[in-house]
Amino acid sequence: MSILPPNHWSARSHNILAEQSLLNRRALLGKGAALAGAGLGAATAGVSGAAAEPLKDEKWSLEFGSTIPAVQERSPFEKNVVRTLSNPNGEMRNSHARTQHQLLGGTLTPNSQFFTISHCGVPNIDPAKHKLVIHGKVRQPLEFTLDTLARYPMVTRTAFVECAGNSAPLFSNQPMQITCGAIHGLVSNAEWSGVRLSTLLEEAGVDPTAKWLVAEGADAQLLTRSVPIKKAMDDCLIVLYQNGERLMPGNGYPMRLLVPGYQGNMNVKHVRRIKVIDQPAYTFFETKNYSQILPGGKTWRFNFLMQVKSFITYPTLGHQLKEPGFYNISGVAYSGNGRISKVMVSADGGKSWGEAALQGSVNDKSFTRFNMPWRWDGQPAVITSRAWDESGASQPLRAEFISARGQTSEPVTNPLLFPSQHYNSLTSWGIDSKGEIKHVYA
Ligand SMILES: Nc1nc2c(c(=O)[nH]1)N[C@H]1C(S)=C(S)[C@@H](COP(=O)(O)O)O[C@H]1N2
Ligand SMILES: [Mo]
Repeated sequence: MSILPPNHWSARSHNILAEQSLLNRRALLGKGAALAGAGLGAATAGVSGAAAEPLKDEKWSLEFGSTIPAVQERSPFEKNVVRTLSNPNGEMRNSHARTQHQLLGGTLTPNSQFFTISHCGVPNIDPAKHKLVIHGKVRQPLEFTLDTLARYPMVTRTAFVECAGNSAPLFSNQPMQITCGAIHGLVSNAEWSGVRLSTLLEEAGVDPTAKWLVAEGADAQLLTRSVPIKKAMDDCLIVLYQNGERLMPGNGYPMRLLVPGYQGNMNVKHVRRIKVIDQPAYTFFETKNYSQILPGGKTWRFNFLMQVKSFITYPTLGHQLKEPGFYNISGVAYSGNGRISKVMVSADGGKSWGEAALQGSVNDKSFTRFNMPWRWDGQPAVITSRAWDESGASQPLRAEFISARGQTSEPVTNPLLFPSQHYNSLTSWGIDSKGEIKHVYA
């Protein structure tokens, strides 16, 4: 088996890689012989033996199936793949539904599983009555309906949306024993289709002195956020479709603002007003909520960008390794700066690292799935991932991050209370000799 090149940031790594258990990704890209050479034959992944016996015809192979429904539903066997709710009793307060990434694959979050944060419940908006107005420092105020917007050139792109409070359980001084989705479930990724905000702003004619806009949603909160005009002209969209169908009510039906790579909260759902202004509006959600208080009591004025992050989705807490052998460590990486350039994976708590394979197309400000073949020898292991983006930024190591940003003095018991925001350091999972998985700090 060939050895990965040494990593410039870890002088020790090239000595250890020869012995350690991460398998060179090139081994997996090769032929079957290469797989066998790397110890990746079928037997090592537990698929030999009984699976090769002649197949038995089950009931479903012998009878006519059910009629096809007009709208598809998932297999009833998948009923446990659900978002977890912060407000299951539906009290009149803010509510979160978290994506359980450890139960999903690929890069696009299905609409039924896309996370939702609604500060004031999910409004029931009649699309025929919904209007979007653009006004303020413009030559000509404009008013749009769903029908008039549909006549504009439409674009499609993928993008993640991530709440600034995502991953906040990792600010706890003790690792909380919760799933990957309980930690990182306030980020999801979709293909969005809509009209470029720049197209609409150009039609309205933005006053050259205007530097900001403030967007307002139509739910009872009337959530408002300021967005720099520069960002609005660059890649913001008024989105009408999510993964090919109309937006989900919980994700902004019938139209939302998409601000790729910026704090989730700025992606105003049910958007009904865009007012062009000459300075930020300093609204509740950009001064009180979502302002990061730093150790020492200072805050940043604004901290819009969601920095590079990655997390392993398989195997993680809730999965169980049944026997030693081959496993595919898999996860997602994304960055508000642009594309992911590299993901490194460690199976020994960060002592040595191997470069993961990036799966499929690597899109701007979108989930990229990474894979790292790994042979588990049955001994305790700690798996973790670290991502880099095309701007050169990387996830800070935990010690570095905590010294800059702080952690709680007591263990956090309720993951729904956000002790802090914008966590983008590493997530690690400890595997014991029985193959049981725990959340750990490496
Ligand atoms: N109108 C409106 N827009 C909103 C919100 C809201 O409650 N109302 N929540 C915000 C927050 S806090 C986040 S993180 C994102 C979440 O987007 P999603 O619910 O589509 O995942 O929407 C933002 N936009
Ligand atoms: Mo949020």
